[in-house]
Amino acid sequence: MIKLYTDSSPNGFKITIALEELELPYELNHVHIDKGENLLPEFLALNPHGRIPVLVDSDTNTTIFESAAILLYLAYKTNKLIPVDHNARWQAIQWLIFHASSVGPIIGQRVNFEFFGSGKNKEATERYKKLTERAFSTMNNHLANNLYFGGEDYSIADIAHFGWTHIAKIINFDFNHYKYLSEWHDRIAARPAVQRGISIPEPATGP
Ligand SMILES: N[C@@H](CCC(=O)N[C@@H](CS)C(=O)NCC(=O)O)C(=O)O
Repeated sequence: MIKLYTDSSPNGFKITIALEELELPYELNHVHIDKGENLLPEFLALNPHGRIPVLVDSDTNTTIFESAAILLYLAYKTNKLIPVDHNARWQAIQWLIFHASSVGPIIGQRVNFEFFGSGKNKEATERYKKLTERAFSTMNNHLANNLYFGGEDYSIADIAHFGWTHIAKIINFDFNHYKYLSEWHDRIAARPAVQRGISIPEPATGP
């Protein structure tokens, strides 16, 4: 049995989307970050860094944190949401790691300075805006020649990127001028499992 510890947030949506796509049964544990539940000793025992998402799989006695690691875990557990072809599989893993290191944290910092911040730190605001644009541009160029991040197959790399492009759209970090990125986003957003994933747990972030 899988237990998911999550909140209504970009990194959490990656895992609710994946679980909905895979149609795996799971128990949802809503960790209310706004109430500090992620810093309680029982949660820190699951993730010492105090962040969601965390997945516990009692079938394999596995507890795992970091959304990219959880996505890989689910893909390897089911042999789904990851390309079969060797090169395409590594493309997908590469774009998943690119997301985890060079996109998610950058958009996260931009949200921090531009959306939640006082607006006074102009240097940081500009820096993260520029880095977000650069990430969007890199993603757009890749998607100009690929339907999905791993090539022809929808994969965990798409789910990871979507967790944050979903939030970027809601808070008007506009990427409409990136044609291929926009089209890719709309393609992913249209998937029923994605629509379910971004509504869990309620009340969900976004429209
Ligand atoms: N690199 C981590 C980031 C996880 C993360 O930052 N989660 C946020 C919610 S989206 C969180 O738990 N924040 C709690 C806090 O900042 O105290 C991952 O991809 O899982």
